Amino acid sequence: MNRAPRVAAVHDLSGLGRCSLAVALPVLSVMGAQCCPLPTAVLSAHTAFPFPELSAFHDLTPVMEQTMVHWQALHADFDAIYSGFLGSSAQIHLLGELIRTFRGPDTLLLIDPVMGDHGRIYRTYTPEMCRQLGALAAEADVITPNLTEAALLLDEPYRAVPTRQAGVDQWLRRLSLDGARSVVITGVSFTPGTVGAGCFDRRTGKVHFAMSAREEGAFSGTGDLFASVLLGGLLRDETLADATARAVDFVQKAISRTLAAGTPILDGVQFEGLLRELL
Ligand code: PXL
Repeated sequence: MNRAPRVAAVHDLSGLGRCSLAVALPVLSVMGAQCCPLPTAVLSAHTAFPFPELSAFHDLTPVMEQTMVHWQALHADFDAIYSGFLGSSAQIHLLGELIRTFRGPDTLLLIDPVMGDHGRIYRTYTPEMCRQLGALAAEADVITPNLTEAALLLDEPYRAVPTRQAGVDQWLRRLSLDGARSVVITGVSFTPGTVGAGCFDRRTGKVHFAMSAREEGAFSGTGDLFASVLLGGLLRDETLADATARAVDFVQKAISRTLAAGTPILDGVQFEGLLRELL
């Protein structure tokens, strides 16, 4: 049997804003993986949109539980478990259960510890959720925090975020928990015109950086785009450094295209026309 790699994707489904499942599904599919959604919540739009009091936020915790019961009865197995935005403490607990139930010896566990950005925690995340997610992420094979999330995981203030390569190298190694997991920190920058990611590969013990031209504008969903491209690469047996470089390059191109098109920041990045580059 020559099956496409199968991914259990534990993310929300947001109508507007190109994030989470709306990104993971097309990216993983085009990269040759089967993306099996385990939706955490359905939202009208991601949480950065105005009028949050009007937003639909339908919590799917009971659906997650029932899905896991059904998947278990079906003996479903996965080459990767990939989590992102989670809606509540109960959902983080359930993700732990999913991992215990469905993680086989060769299942890649990628936890994107989505909690915040630009030094601020997302409004739906409580301190308890951040603590719980941090504890669960200790079991991951790969984590992909941005600098805000890296600071939270290390219990460092945001002002301590490193601005030099040696500092990011140290944070990567600290986050690796003595080399137990691989780590990719996104949004690192050492010179004004560049931005990219640093990664620590637990298989080699080495740190690599992949940098690209910095585009102006902070778009939502780029973390999800990054992690999805990275996972697609890893499932094609690319090294962590190569998959990181591919993800940095793809996100930069998508932002550049979006800026050229002039569409609103909140709508996220226009990656659709670039998907064929991931084939
Ligand atoms: O891209 C992260 C993300 C995912 N899902 C939802 C979000 C965000 C970030 O704001 O609001 C619903």
